[in-house]
Amino acid sequence: QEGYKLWLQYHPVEDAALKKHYTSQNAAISVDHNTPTGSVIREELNTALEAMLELQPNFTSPDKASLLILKQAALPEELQKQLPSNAVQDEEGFTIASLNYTGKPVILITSQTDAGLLYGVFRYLNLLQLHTDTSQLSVTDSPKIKKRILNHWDNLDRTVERGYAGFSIWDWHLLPHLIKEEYIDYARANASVGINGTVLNNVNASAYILQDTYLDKVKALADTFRPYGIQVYLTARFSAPIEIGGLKTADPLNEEVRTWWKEKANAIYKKIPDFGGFLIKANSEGQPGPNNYGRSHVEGANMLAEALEPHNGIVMWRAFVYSDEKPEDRAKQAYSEFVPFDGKFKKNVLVQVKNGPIDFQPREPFHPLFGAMPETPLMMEFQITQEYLGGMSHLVFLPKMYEETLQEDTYARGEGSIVAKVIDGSLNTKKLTGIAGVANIGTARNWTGHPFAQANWYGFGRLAWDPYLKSETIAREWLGMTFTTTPEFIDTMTPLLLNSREAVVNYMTPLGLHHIMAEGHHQGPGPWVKDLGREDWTSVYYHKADRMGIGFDRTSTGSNALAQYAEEIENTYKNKRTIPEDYLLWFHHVAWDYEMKNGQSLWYTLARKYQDGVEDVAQMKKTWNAMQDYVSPAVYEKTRMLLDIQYEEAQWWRNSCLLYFQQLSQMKMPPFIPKAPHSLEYYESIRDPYAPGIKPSWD
Ligand code: BDP
Repeated sequence: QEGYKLWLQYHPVEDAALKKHYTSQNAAISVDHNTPTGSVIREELNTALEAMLELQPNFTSPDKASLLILKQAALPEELQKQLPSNAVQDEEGFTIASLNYTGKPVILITSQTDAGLLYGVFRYLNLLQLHTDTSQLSVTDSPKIKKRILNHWDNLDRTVERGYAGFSIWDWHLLPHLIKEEYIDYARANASVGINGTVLNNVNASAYILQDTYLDKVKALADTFRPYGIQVYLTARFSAPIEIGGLKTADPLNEEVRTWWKEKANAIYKKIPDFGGFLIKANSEGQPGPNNYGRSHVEGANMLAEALEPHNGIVMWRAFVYSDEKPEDRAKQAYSEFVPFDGKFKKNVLVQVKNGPIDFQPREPFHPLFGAMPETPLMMEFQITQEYLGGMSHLVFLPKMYEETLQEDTYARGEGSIVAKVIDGSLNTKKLTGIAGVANIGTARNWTGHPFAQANWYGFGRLAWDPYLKSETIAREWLGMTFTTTPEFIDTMTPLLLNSREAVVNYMTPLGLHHIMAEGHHQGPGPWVKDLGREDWTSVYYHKADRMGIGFDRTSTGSNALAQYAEEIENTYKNKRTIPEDYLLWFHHVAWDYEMKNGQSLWYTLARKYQDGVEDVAQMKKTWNAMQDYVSPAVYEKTRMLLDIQYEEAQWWRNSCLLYFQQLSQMKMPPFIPKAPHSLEYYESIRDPYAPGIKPSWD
């Protein structure tokens, strides 16, 4: 039950004075509950105030209320006049302010829209959960990004691609009739952080979702989510006109195909008038797409955009493409393919780009497409599920990683052109803006499996709302709402969360290494992986370690992927001396005995990083052991056991990678590396075809 409530725990307020103060402020509430969102608000306030204050608020008229929740259009003049000068301008934004009304102090939550009111109420409850002094409130906030979306990689058979928290929460066979409690609590949780859209199904899509019978099920979910301000989207399998439409082709220039999609869109909107649109993975990893017919991504995307346009729907066209025909460095391909399309997509198309140019690694430089397509709205795609970051068992606080990417400077329009500005549209004045997170949610009792993976869902939502937020702020909020506001706990656990990201980089892929995990499921080390169907699925392709050194030369002497970045970056990164060492082996092939900034050899420093990663996890364990008094026994024990796994796996990573690289470097293991309990052959022989996360087959 505890984990199920996520960050909406609404722990009792124990401080008597604070409780009294909050009680008087919230005893009488005015909210228009004649709208669906209004009743959601009322319900949430009932739940929260009962739990935090043992208070059953009295819902009453504005003149008798101490807390007023009113749309701007309905504000009495007396309140209107007192609004702070920066009060809400944006549709989804809100203002929370301490004002006077009919001779007494009140708190007003106001917005132009129902969704904005709901966001305002959740923020207000967040302030109460964090025991904020609410006597003089003046908070105005609005989302900086328009489309804030979860991407579920959920298959219709309820398996979840790269899912580590059980099966899909969508119970397709009982829909549309059974609306599970989980759907409502899912919507509450999302609305509480401002997520306003959800793509229900996998990017490796099944066409069946577009059949009428399934659309009725989708409609039931859309109806459930609507009062929470959440729009529903679907992935569209490009070959659907063939698979479920009986056509001979899916050529985007074929008239019959175009009509099929238009009719399909009309049918969807008849059921779901506010349907959000389509997400498409095309001509990538075997998925069908316009290239199958000699057409371009633009022709494919624009065909769908045209079908959705009359209904205000959008197309999110993914740039995650790499072809097996081209021998080009995989890191370069999306840029090479998409930059020529800049400005050619229809107005309702967003190009969805992963944060880095390879694939959700523990650390990647930002994707060079950011900043390189000024005429096209680019959407960010982050992965919340931990495909390459320890799956279900490693504690890694991802907002720290998201923040790093969002803050990176593209220099696209001079210094300060950070990725966040590309995404929120401010760099190139874009109105249509978006951000997506690949969800980490499943049927696990606590939604995410690992208790701390909830923080990544929360943090994604917060950054989607405001990509300039500090990960430290997010950590503090989440810890306070989920566990306790006790300062000793928060002050100790915040650094643990913030450091957890660097720890995983160190014990898996330090100094710019990437994609050296075990084959297929990506769980555990596999630097020796070679000879697969495609070269760019192997580890040896990415680390290029040999007797001389290690790393992927992406400078002009190598693949020259570096040239896809702005000159400022290129100039700093092309030189081993000036590139940030975090990216060294991403861009350079470096000799084992190369002298690093610390005066030690690359080999020594690499070993040191692996050891640091392991020691960081040891420290996390220690810190957690002292937290027993602050969290429930169940969460304490579960996290303790998971940290034990993480510690073991961190050592497994260190031992395997160092033994593997040592046979190439032929250098001595530094003295701080303990002797590995097994041989390299042993580590190489570990196979686990059943490890979670293997790509399930889709239909
Ligand atoms: C990779 C995953 C694969 C996804 C693919 C994608 O390994 O399961 O289908 O990305 O994003 O990270 O399409």
